[in-house]
Amino acid sequence: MKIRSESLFKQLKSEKFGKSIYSFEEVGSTNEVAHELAINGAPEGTVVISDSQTRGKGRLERKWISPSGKNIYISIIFRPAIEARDAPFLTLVSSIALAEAIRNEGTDAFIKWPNDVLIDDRKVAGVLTEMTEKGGSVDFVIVGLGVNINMTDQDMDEEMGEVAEIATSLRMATGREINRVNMIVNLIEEIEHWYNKYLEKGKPPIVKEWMGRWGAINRRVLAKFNGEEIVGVAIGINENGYLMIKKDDGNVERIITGDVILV
Ligand code: BT5
Repeated sequence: MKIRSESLFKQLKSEKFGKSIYSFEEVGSTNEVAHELAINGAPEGTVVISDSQTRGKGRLERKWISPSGKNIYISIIFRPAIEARDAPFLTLVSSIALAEAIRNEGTDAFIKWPNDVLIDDRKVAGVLTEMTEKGGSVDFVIVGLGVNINMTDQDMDEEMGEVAEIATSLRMATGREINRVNMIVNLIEEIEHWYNKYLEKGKPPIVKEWMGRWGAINRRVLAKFNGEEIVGVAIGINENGYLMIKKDDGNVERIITGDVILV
């Protein structure tokens, strides 16, 4: 069932984010709807939500499984005055906000570089950041968040195929039904908070906060990127959000984007 914008407006205490909310029963992808709105001048903080998606997107042409009635699919327009190469930083900002919003529901959540949020090593949420630039600077960024909320074990088996083996939901983790309206409000407020912190204080405090919520710090990982694979100890992310892996030969490799698993 479509989530009513009015029920969100009633609770939202944010200043800029969520002042304008477009809510749908079904769309292809909330990121695509937000992109259209941004091209037509929608302001920063505009939010798009949908009860379901027919073409939910992950990174690298992957799919985000988006059944109706149970989860959250939300995209937010950002218009930061930053250089285009800094746009991926919004993934870090949003992942912290997402992990906090989940923790506010009473369960521990950890970030998996670059864009996943995990509970008990299972994926509960993912972030997709898409930037449109204008002359080397950011014109706008769409941050899309998919969060599994009320799916049960059985729903996962029915809807997700083999993804069920690596996924979880907030309900599965907490053992209780979660109110999606409350969770969306919580998420929008956390996003505004962490984004403001980034704009006011810059990257270092965000990097520090991010690392405190990272599940892989000092753990041995296998990283896959650009068709390459390396194994080493995940020692942190740098100022640009690049993952730093210390290889067995002592050299530190910096990875801009890729996939990482614990080994
Ligand atoms: C992501 O990509 O994790 C980013 C997902 C962003 C989804 C949101 S929903 C609102 C907005 N509108 C969109 O169209 N997208 C955004 P990636 O790291 O590439 O992970 C994709 C992988 O996660 C898939 O290949 C599956 O293995 C797994 N996956 C797919 N659906 C899932 C789900 N519902 N829960 C957990 N894992 C899932």
